[in-house]
Amino acid sequence: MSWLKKLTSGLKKSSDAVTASLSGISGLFGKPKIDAGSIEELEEALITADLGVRAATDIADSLRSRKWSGPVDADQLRAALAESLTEILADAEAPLEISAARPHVILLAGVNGSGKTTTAGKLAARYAGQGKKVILAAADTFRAAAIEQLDRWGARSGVEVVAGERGGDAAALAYQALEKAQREQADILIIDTAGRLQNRAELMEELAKIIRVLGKLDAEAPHDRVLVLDGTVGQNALAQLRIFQEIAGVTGLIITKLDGSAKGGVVVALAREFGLPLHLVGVGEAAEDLQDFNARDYARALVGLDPA
Ligand SMILES: Nc1nc2c(ncn2[C@@H]2O[C@H](COP(=O)(O)OP(=O)(O)O)[C@@H](O)[C@H]2O)c(=O)[nH]1
Ligand SMILES: [Mg+2]
Repeated sequence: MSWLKKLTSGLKKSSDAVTASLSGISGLFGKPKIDAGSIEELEEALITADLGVRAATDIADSLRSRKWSGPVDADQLRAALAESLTEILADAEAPLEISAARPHVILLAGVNGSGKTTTAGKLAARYAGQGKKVILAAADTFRAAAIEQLDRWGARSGVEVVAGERGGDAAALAYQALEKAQREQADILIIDTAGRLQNRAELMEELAKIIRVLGKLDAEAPHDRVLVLDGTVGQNALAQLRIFQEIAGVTGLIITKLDGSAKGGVVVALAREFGLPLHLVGVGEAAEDLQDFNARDYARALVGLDPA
């Protein structure tokens, strides 16, 4: 299946949530103009579909000022929504760029289960496939399973994994990995971390320490501090982002598990409320299921329009 088909079918539940909420609105269709009451209802429906208040207001405003060519039908409304959504999402469209620094260091943060280790593996596979020398660092030293999981990803794409003892110091491990990556002139170092949000103080300390020690070897490192968010958690993603912004100074986002999520609308809320670069989205567990975020494709998939 092509990436676009995967995105569209993956977002089916989300697009159902967005469009089902519209079909119940009386007075939406069949007239040459959408009445004010229906636009307000539509605004509510978009908020319910996880798009957030700001984005819903933007969309309502743009629909209010829109000139329709004839009686409004469902397809026209879908197309109009996709256009508004594309505009909102366009600001967030920003691929992960590898700077001139060698190594370019990418730190992945996020709560347990958000998809950090999988994403680290997928990114390693992508860059290794482009002929880059990549090193993975297993700085989630908390769980033995996380180290094994990263090892498997590394083995699959021929990428070396720097790992230590379970329970070891995560910052020391990250430091060792950067030292090694510098010594071996690696292009990219990807650092996987732990995400015990239930112990916020400890997590904060650990992440801050990792960032601090990396800075001793390269003042600019980590060049990317990427928050990995689970696309099925809906509005909770916004709360997670606020916390991690405070802890680690997030520079960009990756949103996973959008396949099968009913809450893909949250991507719009994240883009509109935070204005952070959304680098990549994940729609499955295979390496090729992580792709650069594209505003127009996402907008169309979210309203159930075929990729085009
Ligand atoms: N369906 C789906 N599953 C994913 C995706 N990304 C990660 N996962 C799965 O989510 C689970 C948690 O991922 P993991 O990388 O271990 O999360 P971590 O705790 O943040 O390191 C694993 O079973 C992954 O295979 C995705 O884009 N789609
Ligand atoms: Mg992990």
